[in-house]
Amino acid sequence: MRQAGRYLPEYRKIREKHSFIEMSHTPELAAEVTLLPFKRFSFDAAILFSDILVVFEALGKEIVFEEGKGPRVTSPVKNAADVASLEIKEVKSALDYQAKTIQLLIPELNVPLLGFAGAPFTLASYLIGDLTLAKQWMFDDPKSFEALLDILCDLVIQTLQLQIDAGAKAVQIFDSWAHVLGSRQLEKYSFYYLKKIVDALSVPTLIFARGSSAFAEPLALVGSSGISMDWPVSLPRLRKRVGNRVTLQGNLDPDILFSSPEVVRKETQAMLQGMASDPGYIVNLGHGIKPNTPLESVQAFVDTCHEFS
Ligand code: 1CP
Repeated sequence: MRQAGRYLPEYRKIREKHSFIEMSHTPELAAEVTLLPFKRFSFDAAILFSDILVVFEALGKEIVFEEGKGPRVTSPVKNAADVASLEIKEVKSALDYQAKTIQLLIPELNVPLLGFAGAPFTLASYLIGDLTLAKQWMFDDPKSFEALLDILCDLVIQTLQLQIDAGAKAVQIFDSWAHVLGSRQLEKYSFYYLKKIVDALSVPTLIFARGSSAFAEPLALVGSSGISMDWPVSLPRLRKRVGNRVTLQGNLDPDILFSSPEVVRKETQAMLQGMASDPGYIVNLGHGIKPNTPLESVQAFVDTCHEFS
């Protein structure tokens, strides 16, 4: 996650000349940025350079990027009437640049390319523009909130299918705001939609949800190929909780990468040892790599994984 992002000086250099929106919408630039980490590190998979918010353009919404903050929609959805007027435009043309980027990438990569999208609840939070308002709406008027999630779910499926048709070998779905939901709301507004998305697709699916170790058991029942875990949990202990039905991904604390390469090696080895006999385990951080992460630490992390046997 954020594999191609701001910890790389070469990314920051391209960003000085182009806006984030321009970079993600120009296939040549997006492909170049996706490939940047591979010039330095031997990662085992690539992830498309784009963002979870760009799908709103297929609803006729404009996205702007606020420096230092991130992308946001210029006209948030405010009420049931706004939801009733939402319409998914031709995803194929609205997100054509994603398909083109993937087509440019496939011949350049000797590792699988992952596509991705946000999950409906997380997308709804960004489309409403305020998490407290989103939750208030969810409790006060569940009918129109569900209507919004239904539209977003459809949009996500169409987006991921476009990426798969263009050559993505697997997809990751980000429910970054799922951790703000209570257990009953998680079922209704997160897992229900994740399952719909996973069932609609024919490639392996990975789910990332922030705070996932707190609700790993029901998340594992969604039916995705893998689930990504955050770092408060020991993965071997978690394996006992979820059984064998799902691949585990994760879960090094991204802040460990701010320590010395020796500490990174030690912590990474401990994580790998715990999962040595776990089939299909996907080594990863527990969340995205942070800006200013030292490159020596990333190198130590990748080397430790590849040297481990
Ligand atoms: O990993 C990669 O290189 C692939 C590209 C990728 C992915 C998978 C980017 C590029 N963003 C994402 C996912 C994404 N985007 C998520 C889900 C993962 C998570 O929980 O972290 C979310 C919530 C977003 C939204 C977003 N994009 C934010 C958060 C905004 C907020 O207020 O909550 C921010 C800061 C971004 C910007 C962004 N997206 C990607 C990059 C490289 C950047 C930094 C851009 C820059 O400043 O140059």
